[in-house]
Amino acid sequence: HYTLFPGEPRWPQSKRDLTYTFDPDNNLSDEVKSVFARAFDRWSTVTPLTFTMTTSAYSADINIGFYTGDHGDGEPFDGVLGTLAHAFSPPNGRFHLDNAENWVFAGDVTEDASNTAIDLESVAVHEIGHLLGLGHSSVVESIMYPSISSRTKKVELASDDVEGIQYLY
Ligand code: TQI
Ligand code: ZN
Ligand code: ZN
Repeated sequence: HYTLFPGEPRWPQSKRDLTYTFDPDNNLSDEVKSVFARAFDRWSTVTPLTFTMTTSAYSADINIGFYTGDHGDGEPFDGVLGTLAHAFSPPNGRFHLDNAENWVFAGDVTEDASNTAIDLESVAVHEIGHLLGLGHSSVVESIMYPSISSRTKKVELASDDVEGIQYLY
């Protein structure tokens, strides 16, 4: 079953059209940006929420960036594998990814020979669940289940994820 954060934080009724932005220092390709757009779409199709990319870091609700090691928020990244990314409960909007990972955003992650490849879209869908207020789920098929293996792609919301997000919104 899904869980929520203590106090059930969620984006307020007055903020159902959310904006997101990418750290300009990362110089992300349109292909990488489109992976995040697809991940946001999975949640917007089952909620009244919309997600729009903006280039204004000041006004964005959600700030996405790739960083290595200590990046100034007291939660340093740890290199290949281990922690992959972190995102916080509403209305924080901080979504950081470990730049040291072997991120796969095109092609087939299940064919990676190194056994360290992590599917970017799978992690993005999971972290956006946290950004919207979902904690971890005990349902193995759920996007919010707290385990993912390398060379795995899991991007479809399970009914448990949908029930959780529709309880909040
Ligand atoms: N990052 C953890 C996560 O997102 C950070 C975390 C631990 C966390 N406990 C939390 C965030 C409680 C919010 C609330 O779960 S991670 C997975 C999964 C990670 C883990 O890098 O370990 C995914 C990132 F679920 F597969 F284990 C993405 Cl999909
Ligand atoms: Zn961080
Ligand atoms: Zn998680």
